[in-house]
Amino acid sequence: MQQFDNNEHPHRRYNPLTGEWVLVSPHRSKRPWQGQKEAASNTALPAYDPECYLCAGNIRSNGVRNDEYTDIFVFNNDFPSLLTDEVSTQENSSSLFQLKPERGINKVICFSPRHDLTIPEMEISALVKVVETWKEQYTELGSKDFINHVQIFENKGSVMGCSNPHPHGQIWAQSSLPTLVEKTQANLLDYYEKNGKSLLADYLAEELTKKERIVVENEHFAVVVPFWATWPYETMIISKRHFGAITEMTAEETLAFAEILKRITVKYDNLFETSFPYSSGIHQKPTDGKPHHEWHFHMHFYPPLLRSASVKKFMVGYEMMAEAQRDISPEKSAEILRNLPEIHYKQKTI
Ligand code: H2U
Repeated sequence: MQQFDNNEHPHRRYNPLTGEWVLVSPHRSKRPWQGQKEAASNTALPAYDPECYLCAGNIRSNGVRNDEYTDIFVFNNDFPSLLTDEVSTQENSSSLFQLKPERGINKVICFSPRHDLTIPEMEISALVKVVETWKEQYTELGSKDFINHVQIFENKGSVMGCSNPHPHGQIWAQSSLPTLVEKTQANLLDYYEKNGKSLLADYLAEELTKKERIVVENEHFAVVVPFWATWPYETMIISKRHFGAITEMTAEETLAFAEILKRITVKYDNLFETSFPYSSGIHQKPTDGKPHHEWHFHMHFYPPLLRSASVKKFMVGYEMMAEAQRDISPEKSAEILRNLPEIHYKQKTI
């Protein structure tokens, strides 16, 4: 019988954050592709677009005019998925038809007045302001009695359904813990209760020793392609110190977080020399007033591109029916990302 080789043989890996498994098929990454190609987004954008609903001073779809902002601009989403209104409901005892009203607030954050700048192209000092805004929003929204969870995220690129290239992110704050966060919290808590330590602190310590899946690191954060990554170039930024919320970062950690945010996104853009699409989001402790020592601050990047600027991974078929699956191994992805330059390809001198 052949000796198992994780670069050759199909296997499953466990995600301790979600409790789910992923099927890894490294032998399959050479398969030919004749499927859909996405349009690569390399068209140069203007610094200001009079038609953009996020540019400074422009009018949004509901007729409200944006501030003449010079760095960050936050506004209430004009088409929110959640509303603040309290409603009364009938008691519902059916286990098969469960329904709960949900309250919340949705915000949009413009990262820069420049229509053509994305996170990888922004100055670190400007990214520090983005991180400071995330902290303010987490505090402001989280302090409301009906808000128990604040989800900060960014959808980048039309492949991800992002409606506008102007650099922006969103916040959905709500009463309940959303499903994925609830699952993660249960697993973090279980580990914390059994071991008296943070799951991600232990995980990161091992990753930093092995160095197989580390992409970049600085004094306070590391970027890793998780052992259990699903998306081809999925990564996670993990804080080296165990803390639960963005508001617990020191000034030095804030700067280090902004720096690592730029470094990983520059690498992403350099991978296929395109503005790299992804969904990213911060996972941190709920704002329900409880201590939540089990939480360990981290940020996920889920990028869909697989082989080039135009070929993306589809989570369909087996993945929809059975389990997530990947071809390229997480170790190989980490090696590719690690070896990419840290100067943005648009700034390359020929
Ligand atoms: P994306 O990040 O998916 O592109 O979403 C942009 C958000 O901006 C989206 O949630 C909001 C949409 O509701 N929006 C406004 O609040 N006002 C507008 O005038 C257009 C879009």
